[in-house]
Amino acid sequence: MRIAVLAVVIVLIASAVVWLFLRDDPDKVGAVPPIWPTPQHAESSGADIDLPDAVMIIADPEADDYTVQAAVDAFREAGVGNVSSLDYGLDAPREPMIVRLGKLDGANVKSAGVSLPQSIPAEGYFLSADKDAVVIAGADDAGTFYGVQTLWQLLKPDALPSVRITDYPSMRQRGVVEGFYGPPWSATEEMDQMEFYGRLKVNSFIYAPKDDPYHRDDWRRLFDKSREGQLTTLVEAARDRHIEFTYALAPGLSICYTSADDYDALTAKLRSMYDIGVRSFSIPLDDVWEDKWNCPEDERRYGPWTEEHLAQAQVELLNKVQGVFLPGLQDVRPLQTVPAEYFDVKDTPYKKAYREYLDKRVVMMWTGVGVTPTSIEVAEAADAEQVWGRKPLVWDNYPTTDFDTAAGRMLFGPYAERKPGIGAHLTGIIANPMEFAYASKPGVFGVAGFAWNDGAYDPAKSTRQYAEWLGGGDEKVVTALMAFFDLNHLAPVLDEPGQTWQPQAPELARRIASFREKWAAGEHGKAIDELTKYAETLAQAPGLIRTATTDDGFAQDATDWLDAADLWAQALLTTLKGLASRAGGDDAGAERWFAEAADLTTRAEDVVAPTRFESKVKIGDGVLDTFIREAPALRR
Ligand code: LTM
Repeated sequence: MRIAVLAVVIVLIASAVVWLFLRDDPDKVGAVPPIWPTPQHAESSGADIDLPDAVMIIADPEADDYTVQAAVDAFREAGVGNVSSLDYGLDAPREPMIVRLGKLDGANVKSAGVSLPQSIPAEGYFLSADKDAVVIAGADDAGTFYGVQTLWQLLKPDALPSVRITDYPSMRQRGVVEGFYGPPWSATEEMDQMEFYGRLKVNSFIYAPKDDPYHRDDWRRLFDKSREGQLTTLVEAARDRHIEFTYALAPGLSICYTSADDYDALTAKLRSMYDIGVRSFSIPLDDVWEDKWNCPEDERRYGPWTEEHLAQAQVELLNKVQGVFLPGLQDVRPLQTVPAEYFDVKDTPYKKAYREYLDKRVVMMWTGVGVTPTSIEVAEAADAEQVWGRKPLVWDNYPTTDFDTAAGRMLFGPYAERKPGIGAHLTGIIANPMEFAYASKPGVFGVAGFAWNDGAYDPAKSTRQYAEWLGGGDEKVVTALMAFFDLNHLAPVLDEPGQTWQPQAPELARRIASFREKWAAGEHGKAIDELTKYAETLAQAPGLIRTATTDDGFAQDATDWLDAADLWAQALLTTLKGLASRAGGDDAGAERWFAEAADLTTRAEDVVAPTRFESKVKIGDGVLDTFIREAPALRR
């Protein structure tokens, strides 16, 4: 008896020791590895499972092929040599690992013998992996697809962590609007974006490139066959990944609202997009204030041009498209629009007309307070819901750089200052990115993370996670990317020169402040050594980013910014050599280094970016340039 008690005590102590050893350590058994976007509920259910040589995926017969293939590819990428798939109901060979994939309420996943949640919200999924069974159960087809995306992240070379995850999005619409001024993305870039969005559980893409003549200036013209072919492929790629492709047509600059011909031209264009598979449409009416009608018939019908009369004309058009045109098509989503007053919550006759007369089904976009809002507060979202008489869809002008105060910049600061809880008053968030498709990914990554799970979203973590993905897990490359992102952290405000809503280079600024403190305290050597280490990281960053990331497009987009970073880093290293000479009492030597640094600075400042503004590249400005300029005045 005594021996039995002793054995129990020993087992208890051993378990406690194991628990203490394992907790909070992601490398040990018992922790769920980071997943983006952060799942709503995730827990470990044991040790990692060693992947066998053969895996059989048993899918619901109705499961979509793309999702099943994505699961097959995920296991192959993790090193499993023999991966096959089979419809549920057929005779399955007994492979060492069976993965059941399908709807939560289907017989297939139920037959796994795993305890399943009763229900999951739309687009949600349940994923369970342990040594006896792997199950991915979606609330719907999108949910199953998202479960497979999580599986793809979890799979490591030859191992799968044991987990139980129940996950679903906080917001209904999560995505991107190609809605900036400047050169539209190429067909290749757009296809690459679809692949990226699928990984991020993004479900909306609005095609609305301002400078595509077919979108605004020449909106009546039907696409030529070649572009129509590209769009057909894009729409299919979106559908495969459960991304709602919204085709936006912006007639506001020239439409005659009362013209039957214009209505016919508008609906014929939308119809042509329906015919290639589009099932969601938008008629954006932003940036059309001209204080005049486009035809005398509109004046006769609505009276002299006023904002209120414009709203009446627009609402009539939108109601007719929503109420007459769309019902003639099958399986279409409600119409979307962007009103002309999209940037505030002030009640006006224009907004009142929309609130009172616009068909309640029409989804309206709103940018937050300000075209590039410094934050979006819960109270503002609530006000927007009230003033428009419906939950708006946020058109977030981040990370776009198509405005004057962003000239010469790339925006790599994290998506931030959108407050958790705003989703209660919104249908979702759609990001408007940069004309640079690949370089927009860090920003879009953040938007997708926030819209999926706003409560768990952490801006700093989001940037790091994207850097880890882009750096392929190589710590050196990740460090390089983080240093480069830091130099491009500033977020400007449209039409407000000097105002920012994300500071420039906060990490470098912190290190320079520490340098100054140590220098002032006479610790010159320490100050120089510490900052030199970081300057060396900056100097190595462009080379690593050009050659060692997982996405070549990123370095191509950022090429001028990398060239500038190269020169700035050399200027900083040279400045630090000057300071070392000064600390050693060699003032003449110091002056020579400072002159060389000034030369490098001039070259760095002269790098021009080929954006719509052809502006000089700005990176680390106000931090790096200031330090280099002020350093020669530092005395021993
Ligand atoms: O923001 C909206 C709704 N419309 C335009 C965008 O197309 C443009 O990209 C941004 C930033 O310049 N500003 C707008 O007003």
